[in-house]
Amino acid sequence: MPGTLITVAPTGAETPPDQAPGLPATLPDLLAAARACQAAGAAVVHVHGRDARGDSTLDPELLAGWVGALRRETDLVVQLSTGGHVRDSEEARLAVLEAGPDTASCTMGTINFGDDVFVNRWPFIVALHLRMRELGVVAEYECFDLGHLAALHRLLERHGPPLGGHVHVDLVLGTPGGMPGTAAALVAAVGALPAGATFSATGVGRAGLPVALAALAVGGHLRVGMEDTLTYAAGVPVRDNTQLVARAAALADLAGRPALTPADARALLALPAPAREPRP
Ligand code: KMH
Ligand code: ZN
Repeated sequence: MPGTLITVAPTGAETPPDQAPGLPATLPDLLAAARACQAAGAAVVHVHGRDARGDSTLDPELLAGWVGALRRETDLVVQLSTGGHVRDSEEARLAVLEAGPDTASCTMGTINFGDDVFVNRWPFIVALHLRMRELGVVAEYECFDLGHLAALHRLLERHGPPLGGHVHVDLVLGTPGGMPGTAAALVAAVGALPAGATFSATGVGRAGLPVALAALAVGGHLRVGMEDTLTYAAGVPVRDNTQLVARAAALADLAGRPALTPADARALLALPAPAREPRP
């Protein structure tokens, strides 16, 4: 039985660093978190850039530097967010791909996002999908709702598969405005996946644990991290990302599908050989 791919999403775009001790919002903090999360069982890191003030940024030079540093200092598969922050332009979100990550997120539709709207127009989704293939970046399709899975079927039918040919989806549950964080919603979404696709599941906020347990029960992979969850248990704040990855790895062990290594993850996601210098 295959193991469990664990993705860590350590930072996100929304949480100010002063509101979450342990949130890695600088490059040194991100590298330390990434190393520790790899040791705890993560194979993929989903990255949002932050500027010197700790605000979300899509600055391509900064992102290229962060991708390079993560490659030098870890073996993790490096995924950049093209979702950015709800205020980011389509142009800036598309330019993220120039930073040369291994994979990048491609959100499959628009949703209410708390009090905001996370806009993902169809022509923009198509542009992301095509540009990733041109640049040698493997897409991960983020689906916050069942309609996003219908859009994914349409995308693949009209525009062909992602680079490498394998379809991997991240099902995001529990966002205010998206699918609820329930086992029933997860099972419905899994039933709507394209044939042959694999999936990770992300439970936002208090949905983290039930969604992880349900995902493992139906053969899925896991995404955890402080982008999505700042509360470890009722009334207990998350200490750091490693704590969440370690719990995910323990659950994966209990499910009889231990955490995949970054090399295993590359094979699962049909990624090309790592574009990194060997580390001493
Ligand atoms: N920050 C959200 C608006 C992604 O990384 O691709 C979008 C997001 C999804 O976080
Ligand atoms: Zn993200």
